Amino acid sequence: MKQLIIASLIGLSVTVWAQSTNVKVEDAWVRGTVATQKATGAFMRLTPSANARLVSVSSPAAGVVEIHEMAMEKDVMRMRQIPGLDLAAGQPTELKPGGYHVMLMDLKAPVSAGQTIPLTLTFEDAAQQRFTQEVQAPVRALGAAAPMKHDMKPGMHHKH
Ligand SMILES: [Cu+2]
Repeated sequence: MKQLIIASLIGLSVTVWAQSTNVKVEDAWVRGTVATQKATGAFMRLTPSANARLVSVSSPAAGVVEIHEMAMEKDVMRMRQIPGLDLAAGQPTELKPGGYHVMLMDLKAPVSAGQTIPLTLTFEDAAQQRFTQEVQAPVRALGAAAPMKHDMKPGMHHKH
């Protein structure tokens, strides 16, 4: 039964002429957060069957999701939003700590190990046709997670 469905899907994509691009998503995970943390990263490896571009990501766990890169700016590593991430046919692109990542912001609740975060990845193929892929990313607790600087509150001095 399953083979029959797959066979008919393949037959369909051939008759539709344009071979549809798909993207293999591997080792997706989300970094666990502490209670006060409102943002975290999602990481994975993306390998497209043909040239494609990751253009957006959404998740029910976060109010805002952006695609970020890390870059050196005057000797300081900073992360910044990019409009999309180009993926070359057959080449794995790593989203990993210290590099490209999906930034989950405005988290609705802290995320911790044992949870699975649904992500919807939207890609654009070479003909600029968009397609989406659902990913279930398990949360990994990382004790070494550096606190985010913009979460620090100034003015908390001790009085002696
Ligand atoms: Cu980021």
